[in-house]
Amino acid sequence: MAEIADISNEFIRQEIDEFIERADERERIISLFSRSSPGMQAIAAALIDGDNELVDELTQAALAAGAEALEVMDYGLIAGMAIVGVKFRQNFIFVPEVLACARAMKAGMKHIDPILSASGIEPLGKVVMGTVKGDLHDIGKNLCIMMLRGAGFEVIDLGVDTSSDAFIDAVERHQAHLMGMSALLTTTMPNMGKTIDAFIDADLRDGVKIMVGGAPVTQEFADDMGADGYGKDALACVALAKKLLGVESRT
Ligand code: B12
Repeated sequence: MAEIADISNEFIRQEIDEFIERADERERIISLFSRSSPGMQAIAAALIDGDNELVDELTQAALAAGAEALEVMDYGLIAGMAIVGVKFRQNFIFVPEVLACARAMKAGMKHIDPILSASGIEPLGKVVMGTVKGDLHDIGKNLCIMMLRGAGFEVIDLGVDTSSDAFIDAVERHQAHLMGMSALLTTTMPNMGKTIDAFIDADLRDGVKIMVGGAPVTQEFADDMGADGYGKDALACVALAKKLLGVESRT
């Protein structure tokens, strides 16, 4: 089992010691960081600190030094956000601090987006993506979009707080055969089911595959509300999109 001493970055070690109390979370987070390089740990530390300029700088430097975009995403940015999430839940930090971390995450994503999105090939299919009504979380959705674009899908991004009507309009207007909904709040998860019902009421459900995701969403919940698939992360989102549309990546 990985030990906290296996993590080279002192700030990360202190953050884990001070704020990550639950044994299962400590184990998961220590294991994650013990596998990451000092450069990735520095990106995560800057993100936890809400320092968007430093994240910007370190991400560019890591990519220039040959780090893979996916490594920066998983072991730098998402790993940092894992600690932020626990601190937020336990009320060690509040919305303004989390917003600063989200801004820092976006400063890093700005550099990995062109790499992950550059496929330059004929689109595999059109996907409409949005965060559901009432929900303003878009980091995870945006990561899914980057990965989908990188895999060769054309993605229409509806942003956050997306109504059922906006999903329906976009699917019709763009003749999309796949739609993805993201929700991060237990209070907005039911809006996924409501949107699926709106597609049924509009007699459009048969023409579109619907996938769902977001931290609180589970396979069981997806099945209960009648979605066609659930993905736990951005890689799963791409695999699911290919499966639902019956296509293979040409890259
Ligand atoms: C950043 C953040 C914010 C930022 C959002 C900034 C932004 N632009 O997104 C701000 C500060 C605005 C915010 C606000 C709020 N937040 Co908030 N937030 C978070 C936090 C810390 C991280 C979320 C995140 O970005 N994770 C990183 C990404 C990469 O992960 P992800 O979103 O899960 O996405 C991955 C997968 O889920 C999947 N996926 C995502 N979408 C999709 C879609 C498809 C189709 C597929 C296949 C896969 C998929 O792939 C993604 C990539 O791997 C979480 C804590 C957490 N651990 O989740 C709380 C959290 C979600 N927030 C929470 C709360 C309570 C709020 C507020 C209500 C707080 C308040 N009092 O105002 C508000 C609500 C605002 C609103 N109406 O939406 C709670 C929700 C609790 C609950 N049970 O509902 C959480 C869990 C924190 C907590 N434990 O208390 N938040």
